Amino acid sequence: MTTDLTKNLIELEREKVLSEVKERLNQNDDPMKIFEECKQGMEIVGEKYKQKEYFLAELMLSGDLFREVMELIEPRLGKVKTEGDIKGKMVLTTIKGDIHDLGKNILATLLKLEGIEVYDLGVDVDPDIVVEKVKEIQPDFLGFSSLLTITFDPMKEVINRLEEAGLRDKLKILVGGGITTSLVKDYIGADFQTIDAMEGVNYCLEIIKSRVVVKTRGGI
Ligand code: B12
Repeated sequence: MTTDLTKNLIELEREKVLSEVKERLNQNDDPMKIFEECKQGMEIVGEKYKQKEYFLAELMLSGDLFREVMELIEPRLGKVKTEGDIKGKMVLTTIKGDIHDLGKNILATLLKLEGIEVYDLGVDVDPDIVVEKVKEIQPDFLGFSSLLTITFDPMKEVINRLEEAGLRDKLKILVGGGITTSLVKDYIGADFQTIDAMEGVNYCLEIIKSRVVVKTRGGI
C-alpha cells in the first residue's frame, strides 16, 4: 500500500513530507513505521531513476529529504546505551566506490540503541583500511553497507584478506543495503544478509546471546 507520505516522498514534496512527519511524531506515531514508508518511497525513486524518468538531481534531492526525515525521527527512537550496557562491537563501512550512507547511518543508530558499539569508518573506504581497523579493534561484527554492484569485489577482497590473516573465524560478517541478496552474501563470503536494518540488529543480538550461553555452559 502506498501511503500519502510515500507518495509525497516519491514526488519530492519536501514541505508536505516534513510537515506530515512532524505531525505524526507529535501524535506519537511509531517512528519506525514512518521510516519504513519513506524507505519504500526511496525504492520507487530508485526505480524511476532506473527507468530514466528521474535523473541524478532527483536522486540527490531524495537523499537530502530522507536525511531530513531521519533527523526528525532519530531522537524518537530511544536512548543510546551507556558504557556499562555495551554488549558487542561492530566495524561498519561502505566500501570504496560507494558513497551511499543513509541506510548505514540508520543501522548504526539502531545498533547503538541496543548496546552494540559502532566504529563507523564512513563511505568510500579503501579495503586496506577496513582490514587494518578490524585488526586493531577486534570487533564481534563487521558490517558492509552496499548500494552499488561495484562494491561486491572489494568486499570479497576484504573478507579473503581477513581469512588469510586468521581473523575471519572470530568475526560475523553482515552485508546489507537495497541491492544486496543472499547470492551477494555467498559471493563475498559473508555470514548474513538483509535489506532491513532491524533484522541485522536482531541477528547480532542472537549471536551475542548464543555466545553468552556457550560461555556460561563452559564455566560450569
Ligand atoms: C538516495 C540515492 C542516492 C543518493 C545517496 C545519498 C546518500 N547520502 O546516501 C546519491 C544521489 C548520492 C546517489 C548517487 C548514486 N547512485 Co544512488 N540511489 C539512491 C536511492 C534512490 C536510495 C538509497 C537509500 O538511501 N535508500 C534508503 C535506505 C534507508 O535504504 P538502504 O540503503 O537499503 O538501507 C536499509 C537496509 O538495506 C539496511 N542496510 C543498509 N546497509 C546495511 C548494512 C548492514 C550491515 C545491515 C545489516 C543492514 C543494512 O538498513 C536500512 C534500513 O532498513 C537508491 C535506490 C534503491 N533502491 O536503493 C539509488 C541507487 C542505489 N543508486 C544507484 C546509482 C546508479 C547511483 C549513481 C551511480 C548515480 C550516478 N549516475 O552518479 C551514484 C553513485 C554515487 C557513488 N559513487 O556512490 C543505483 C545502484 C545500481 C547498482 N545496482 O549498482 C540505485 C539502486 C538506483 C537504481 N535503481 O538504479 N544515490
